[in-house]
Amino acid sequence: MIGHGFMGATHSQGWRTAPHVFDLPADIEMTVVVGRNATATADAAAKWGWAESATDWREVIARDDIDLVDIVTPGDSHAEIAIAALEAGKHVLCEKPLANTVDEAEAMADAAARAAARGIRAMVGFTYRRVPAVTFLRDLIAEGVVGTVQQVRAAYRQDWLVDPQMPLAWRLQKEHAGSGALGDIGAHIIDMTQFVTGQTVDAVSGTIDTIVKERPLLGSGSGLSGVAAEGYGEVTVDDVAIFTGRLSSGALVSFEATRFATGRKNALTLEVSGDMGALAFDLEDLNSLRFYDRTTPDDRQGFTKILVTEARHPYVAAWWPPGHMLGYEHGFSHQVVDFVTAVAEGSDPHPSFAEGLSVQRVLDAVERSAENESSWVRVAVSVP
Ligand code: SOE
Repeated sequence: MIGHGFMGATHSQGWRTAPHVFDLPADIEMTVVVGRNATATADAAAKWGWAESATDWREVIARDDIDLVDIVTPGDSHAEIAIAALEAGKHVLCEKPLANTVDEAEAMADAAARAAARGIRAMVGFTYRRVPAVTFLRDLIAEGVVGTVQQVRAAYRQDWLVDPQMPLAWRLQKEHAGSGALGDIGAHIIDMTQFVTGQTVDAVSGTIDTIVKERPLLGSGSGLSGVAAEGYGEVTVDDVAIFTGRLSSGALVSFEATRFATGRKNALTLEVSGDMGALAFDLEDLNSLRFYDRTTPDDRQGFTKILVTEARHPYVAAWWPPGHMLGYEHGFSHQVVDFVTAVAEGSDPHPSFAEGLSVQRVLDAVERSAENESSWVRVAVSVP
């Protein structure tokens, strides 16, 4: 695993736990974690269960005892590491968003296509697809329970930047993060919308805004738990992105990605409205879905809550007896299960790098629309 920040912790949990809960078709050995700071990386290895730590990712991907590379670094190094690892014949799991730019994402998707011809697999970590309720929502839509999808509402709202003293972490710097709320959390709702509807976002019109333009420099810590130092620096990414998308079917989607929704901590909500019914998901209540069935008599209609905690629901049977809840971290185990299964079976994992590229193109189109007074921008060749 390359990187050991917040996502390093979540991915490690997935690698450590999945083999103890699921019957995997391969053995997992958590061989080595890589980071720039030797002491911090050694601490991460000890805490999360990696056998070794190292500081040079190039040396590590050249090793014969490494089969798979998990990339959890900031977006500015995804392309270089992923392409090198694929060329070295390693399977690659890369954290979202796939890259910081469309050019990088294209190069990564090309490298993944070349590697696939040699039996090497690549997948992007859009982990929320693997929340059982989200996978089940996708299955219900595919089954036709909402009929024809006519409209989607997708929002991902956090509030960790409302405090103007929150320091200038890498997530607020374009050269490291690519974009702000748009790429960090907007990418999740673009992917989720494409995943559950089976359609692509083909055009967008949007606006982005940076509310706090300067922040204290980062002293210690990182990301969401940074501590400020002396001095200020410029925020070079968006804080809020609000955009409309047109799906391949012609249906409209309203998207909202923000780190300024005061009081909203991790509020990813998705509502899919069809001519026969509607389905709604809320990450802050992630063991359930809301289902509205238009075919029931009108004196009995209303959203009902479906608890997605039964053995028949995706991923659930391996965990606890029916009725017992799962949390944020379980998606990272499900991601390991799906990726390792695809690698062992020789099948194509999803979301593929091509799907990651399609999200990247939507992100880029939103920025171009925002630069051009929210004019509609077509998304170049999307790959489902
Ligand atoms: C920060 O906004 C963040 O950690 C995202 O980067 C993750 O993808 C999401 O799971 C939670 O929020």
